[in-house]
Amino acid sequence: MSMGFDKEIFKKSVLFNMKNVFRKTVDEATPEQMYQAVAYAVKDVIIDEWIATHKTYEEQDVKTLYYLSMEFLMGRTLGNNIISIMAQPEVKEVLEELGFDLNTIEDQEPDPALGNGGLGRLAACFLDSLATLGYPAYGCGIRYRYGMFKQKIEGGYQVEIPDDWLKNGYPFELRRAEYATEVKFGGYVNTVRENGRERFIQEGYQSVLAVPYDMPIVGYGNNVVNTLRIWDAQAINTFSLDSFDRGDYQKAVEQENLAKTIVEVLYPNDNHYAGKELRLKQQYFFISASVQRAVMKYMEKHEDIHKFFEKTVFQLNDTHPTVAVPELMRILLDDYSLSWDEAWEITTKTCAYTNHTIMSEALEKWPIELFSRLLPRIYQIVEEINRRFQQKIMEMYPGNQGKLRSMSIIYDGQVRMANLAIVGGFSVNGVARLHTEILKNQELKDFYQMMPEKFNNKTNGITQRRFLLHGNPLLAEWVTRKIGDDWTTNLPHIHRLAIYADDPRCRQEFMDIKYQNKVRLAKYIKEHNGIDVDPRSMFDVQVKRLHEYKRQLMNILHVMYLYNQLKDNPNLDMVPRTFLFGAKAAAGYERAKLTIKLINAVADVINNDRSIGGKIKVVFIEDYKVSNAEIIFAAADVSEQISTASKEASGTGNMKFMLNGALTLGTMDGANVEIVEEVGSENAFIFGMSSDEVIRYENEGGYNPMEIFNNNYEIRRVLMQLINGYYSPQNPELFRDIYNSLLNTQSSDRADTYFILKDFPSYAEAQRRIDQAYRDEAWWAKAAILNVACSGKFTSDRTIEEYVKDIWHLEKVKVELEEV
Ligand code: OAK
Repeated sequence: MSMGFDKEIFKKSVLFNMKNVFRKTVDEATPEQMYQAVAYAVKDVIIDEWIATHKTYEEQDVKTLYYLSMEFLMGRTLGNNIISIMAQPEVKEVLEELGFDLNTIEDQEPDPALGNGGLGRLAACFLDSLATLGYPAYGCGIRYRYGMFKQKIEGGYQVEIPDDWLKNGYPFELRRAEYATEVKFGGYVNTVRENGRERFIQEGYQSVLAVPYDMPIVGYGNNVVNTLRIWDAQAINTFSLDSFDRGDYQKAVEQENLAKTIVEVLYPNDNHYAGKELRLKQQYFFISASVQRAVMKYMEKHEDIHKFFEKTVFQLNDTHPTVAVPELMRILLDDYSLSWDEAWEITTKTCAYTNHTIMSEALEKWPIELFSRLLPRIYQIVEEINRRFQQKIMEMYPGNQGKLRSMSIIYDGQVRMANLAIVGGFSVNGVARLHTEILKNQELKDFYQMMPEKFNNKTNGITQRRFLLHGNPLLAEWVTRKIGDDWTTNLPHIHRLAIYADDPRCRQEFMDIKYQNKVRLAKYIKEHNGIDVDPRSMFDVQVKRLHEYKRQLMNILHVMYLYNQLKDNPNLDMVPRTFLFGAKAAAGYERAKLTIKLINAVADVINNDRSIGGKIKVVFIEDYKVSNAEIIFAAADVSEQISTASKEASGTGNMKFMLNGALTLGTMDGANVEIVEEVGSENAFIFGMSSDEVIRYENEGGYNPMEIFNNNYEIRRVLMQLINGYYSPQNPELFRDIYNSLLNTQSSDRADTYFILKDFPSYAEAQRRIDQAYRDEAWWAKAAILNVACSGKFTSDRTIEEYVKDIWHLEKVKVELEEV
């Protein structure tokens, strides 16, 4: 319970907000209005801590992290903030006294979905851990008017609906007009000589005003409130007759449009680069504003810009924020008149880069024409960085054209952002041990050889406060009853649960909780999808973005294969299973969208076939997002982590499932490797090729899926069902593209790029092992409890401590509240 939290004051605050914001009494209020009134009341509580935190940071002149990210996938805030101020029981009571249920009120909040998937959600977990650990940090991003689209399924197809998350206002944000900053695009660079030095002046540009909105990031029970600062864009010159008269009318209209479009929408691509001009504008927009502010803030308190890096660190969340490197150089060179070497030393001591994927289609490469037209001064600086770096390469590797080709920042008419991020910073990290090794030995080999000291690994983590304490209250209470509550801030202590894994009563309690969570999910599915699922069946879940490398296709092909077996033998002895899918496909990713249609088509046939006695059910959960993810993880028995080995940098869903006691069915990819290391391979189901085998096939060839097709009747039967109308009688050709992708060489790709047929037999065999294992409830309960008990490594608290120790070098801060 919170020391400072006063129930009666809180209640008054809710009533006051209701009156002031809505001119209503509580009995007249809708749940949505109640949500707003409660959110404002919670913000009232937080605001003093927020002020105190920033005061403490100022007084102690702390080093500050700026986590620069195009995406923050926050999920709902209200419930988490109530937990963080440790007032959940009291708020629940107040609401009950007023005739409302806390869960219903929480459900009114739109999910702020300013992210696509793993990378954006990781940023949100990191902010939670930074505040909880007491580290001074800002998240810096974009206040997209429309976040990740909402997904509807119509006739089995994905339909995208705009996510108008701000339509009723967002109670937790604060507009900070006083920190508005100008950002310039286009025009040309004029060189003038001044006091024997060249000065570079951008002219004929268009500009927008970046206006920050701050959201509080509340640490867990420690009075620390950090800030997520997201930038909105406004036109600088509003229409005036004046400009009309001067013939600037056209320009005024353009600037108005630029401001409107720049923050309009989040690009819905995950692990994929689309190369759109507007996207580069978004990148420079939020980076220029954030970097300018960081420098200004530093200079308010310090004299010497040369020591900027002692008080500031920029972490680049993938290459999307990489223009921070030349932008900081620009400010130091042009605004502070530093020499190149001085500016370069500061910049390279400030910036650090995290790589989140090795998928080549995600590599950002901007055409020079576009880059230099949009950012003329920045391009000049990138050219100079490149020129000096190429010189260095030639000094180290005289005459080696291969090195020049692979490491140059500008090459073949393009600006390569990853190369710029590596050269312009002091640290390069991957997000799981295997991933970092692949970076060092394959993708970034030449860089690693040239500058090994920059490379390091930071295995991802997740926040247990959202994904257990908030998302799975039944299990959270059970864990606390068994071992106390310090797992909330010290997850490795959850290992104390291990002794209960052998206790039959505890096993029973655990399975009862799992069952109740399955009932909760079944209810959600019934309400949102209108489908009945049986909570007594095994829940086998794959939820994540839809991507070929994640192999949702292999999962559904296996369901088709199982169904064939059942049709052949309706008495087949198998544990009833519900296969649950949840995934959004990027709007332009046709094959991914067709995979969603296939899953739904298979679901239609199987769910309506009474002859199989309900042994298989297939459910596609619409609109997978953070808020329903919390419910889904809590209810899962099996966690499908089946990417082609080497392709999933880390995965973080895998960790959320583990924390909630699901068993991993996975390949030796990403963080799965470390999960298995912690829990033991006997408590997981591992299958498929290793990353080494995959990489060998990719480099040397020799894989022919047609051989498998020809020699394996079961696989052939499943594949033929893709093109004989079995799941699509109206249009037998519907799934032809999927069939072709597995068997025919595509334009530039090998057939079955992601080795689905190759891994299929081993996957099916692992699925059989699961079927057998689930029959032994005592064994299953034990393994599930051990998964929870061994999840300690995967807290984002641990990840953040590693970043702090190896990269950021921040000091922990204690915030004392003044008595009022
Ligand atoms: C998104 C856009 C571009 C590049 C990478 C991503 C991305 O989301 N990558 C994911 O990052 C997660 C957090 O590190 C990892 O767990 C996922 O494996 C990775 O796909």
